[in-house]
Order: sequence, then C-alpha cells, then structure tokens
Amino acid sequence: MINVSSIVEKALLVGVTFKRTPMRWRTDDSLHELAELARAAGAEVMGTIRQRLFRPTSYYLGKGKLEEVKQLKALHKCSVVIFDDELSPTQQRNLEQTIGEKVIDRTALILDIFASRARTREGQLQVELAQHEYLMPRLAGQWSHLERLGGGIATRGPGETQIETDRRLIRGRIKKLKEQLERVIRHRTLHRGRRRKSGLPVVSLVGYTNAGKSTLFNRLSNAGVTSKNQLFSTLDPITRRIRLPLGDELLVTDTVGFIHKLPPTVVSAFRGTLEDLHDADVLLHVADISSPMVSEQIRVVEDTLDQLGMANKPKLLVLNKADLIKSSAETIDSLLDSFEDQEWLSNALDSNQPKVLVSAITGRNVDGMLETLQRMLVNQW
Ligand SMILES: Nc1nc2c(ncn2[C@@H]2O[C@H](COP(=O)(O)OP(=O)(O)OP(=O)(O)O)[C@@H](O)[C@H]2O)c(=O)[nH]1
Ligand SMILES: [Mg+2]
Repeated sequence: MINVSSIVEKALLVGVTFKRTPMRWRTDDSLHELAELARAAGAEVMGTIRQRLFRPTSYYLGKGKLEEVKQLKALHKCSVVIFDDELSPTQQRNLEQTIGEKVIDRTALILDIFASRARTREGQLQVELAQHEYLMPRLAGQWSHLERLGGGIATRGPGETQIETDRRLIRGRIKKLKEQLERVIRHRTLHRGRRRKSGLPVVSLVGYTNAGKSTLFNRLSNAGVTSKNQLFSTLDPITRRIRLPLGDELLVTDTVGFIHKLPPTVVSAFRGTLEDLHDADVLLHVADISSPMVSEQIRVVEDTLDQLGMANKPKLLVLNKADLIKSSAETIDSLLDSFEDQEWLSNALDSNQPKVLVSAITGRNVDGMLETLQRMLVNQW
C-alpha cells in the first residue's frame, strides 16, 4: 500500500437522481456528503454535476451530461471524477474510456478512506478483503490505464499492486484473506470471552459517521482517541472500562460509523467488527442533532442495525451537539420536549424509544445520560 494522502487530487463530483427510485435523500444532500467523503480522502472538490434521469444508461449518465462532465473536468484540470452511486463494471469502464480520466464511485471512495484509516491487523485485513471483493468483477484489465494515470484516490491497495493479476489470483487472495481474518477474529473472540467473564455490562457507541461517538467516548473514558470533524475518523474498535455516577463499572466500545449507501461489500467484510455489537447490553445511538439530515441519518443507522440483526437491542438515542442548537429552552428537558413534538423526530423513531440530549463537547447532561443508561442496564442485568 502506498500512502499518497499528501497528493491533493482535484475531483469532480457527479450525482444522479433516478425518477423511479424512492428517495429519502435529496441528490444535493447526498452530494454534499460525497464532497465530505472526497475531502476525507484528501481530494479537493472542484465542481459538482447533477442530473435527473429515468434510469441509468450504460454510461450511467445521459450523453449530453457526459459532455458537460468532460468540459468541466478539462476546465478545472480534474484528475478524478467521483460518482455518488456504485457503478457497474461496464459503466465504469465506459466512463473512463470516454472521460479519459480516473472514474471512481462512492464505494471505492469509502474503501479508500478505510484503507488509509485502518491501523489494526483486523481492520487492515477487512479493508483489503472488501477492496478485493469490489475489484473482482471489475478486473477485465481496466486497471492497466490507472497505472498510466498514476496514484491517488482509490489506487491504494490491490489496484495498484495487482494490475496484472487475473481473477484466479484474486480469488486465491480473497480466500487467504478470509482465512487470516478468521484466525484474527477467533483469537479476539477468546479475548472477548474473557471480557465477558469480567462480568461487566457492555455498552457500544453506534451512530452515523461524525455524530460525535469518539468525542463522547473520550469524555466517558479519558481515552484520548481521535475525534475529528471528518467522516470516518474511527475505523478500529476500542474498549475501555468506565465507572457510572453510582459507582458501577461497565465496558464502553467506540467503533466505525455508518453512512447512507454503505456498500454491502463493506458491511460483509466488517462483519467481524460489527458482530461485536451483539455483545452489547445496550447500544448508545449517537446522532448529531445539529445536522439538517439528522432524521435521515437516524434512519440509516436504524436500518443498518436491522440488517445486522440488532433491531431489538435495547437502545438509548443520544442526541448530541446540543450546544449548537439555538433555543430559548432553559433546561435540557424542555429542549428535548420541544423536539419530541416535531415531525422529523417522530418520523425517525418510535416514540417509546428512550432518548437524551447531550453535548459531548461541553459535557452538558452527560451525567443525565449515564443515569438513564444505568436504569436501562439495571432492567437487563
Ligand atoms: N459542537 C459540538 N461538536 C461536537 C460535539 N461532539 C462532537 N463534536 C465534533 O464533531 C466532530 C466529529 O466528532 P467525532 O467524535 O470524531 O465523531 P465520530 O462519531 O466519532 O465520527 P467518525 O469516527 O468519523 O465516524 C468533531 O469535530 C467533534 O469535535 C458536541 O457535542 N458539540
Ligand atoms: Mg470516531
């Protein structure tokens, strides 16, 4: 793997709305997030192109729009064009041939960020597995032009080192990675068994990327893990023992965030990490109340947990970044009451779900959160 994050690539973003797909996310909101992802991967966003189409073409876009992409790319001297959906291998190849520049999709971009963040052996193996699974159907020799186009986003990892590799070799590599991953996970599961024997309740922080999970984790544990205003700061899970206000101890885990259109290859490669969530007695679902997309983000997290078979886990919704909300409400309870009446929140969740409003940065109501958590744990434990 080559670390090329010091190279700033100029990127052009493309988002398409298909008339037939039911959309919760507006194309602009999704593109805004794509821009954040591009920045997290070290790119500079030079422009954005959007289109409404009835259905995708073999170029994903319409012919006229494709011309526009070429012109804007040339104008801004972009070295990469990033699409906000997963492209089929044929679409990607057709686009690269026509545009004459590197074309990547949301999945490759996310995998690239993950590749640059993974620090543990398990994290690295998971990312490499996901990259190979992604690469597999796209192998038909199309990586050779990337050699010509040089390094940068989405050429980290298998793409650049295995240009000459055929499907058989990739398949062999996937098999090997799965075996290695299995061994690492087995080893860790032993460790997990020991942890369970410690008899302490386990609480896992989950939530949309950038919601403030690591900031809250640090406030609870003084662990000093990275928290940054950037998508996917955290990749590898970390656990710490903390003490509740009434003196009880528990284990808290911080882990990778979720995102809208999280690719299935990523979810399946990260099964090991995500399965740890099954050990949790309670999930603390951290959401960024200051984001205009908060209800959609809550929904994405709920849906992802559902896919992972954790729909029925006890959950405490932690509405974070309360300090950024302008309100005349004097107490945190009255502020929360004012949210409860609002449609966005009632649409996003079932009204019986326990929720608290906090600021992980200022520490406001974090003790209140812990008291609610303690009550929930008493009911389980
Ligand atoms: N104003 C304010 N900012 C916050 C609060 N909590 C977190 N942040 C900021 O939000 C950004 C993201 O915080 P993180 O803790 O890294 O978020 P995360 O959920 O761990 O994100 P990923 O690991 O990237 O998925 C950082 O810039 C934090 O400083 C809060 O309560 N108030
Ligand atoms: Mg984090």
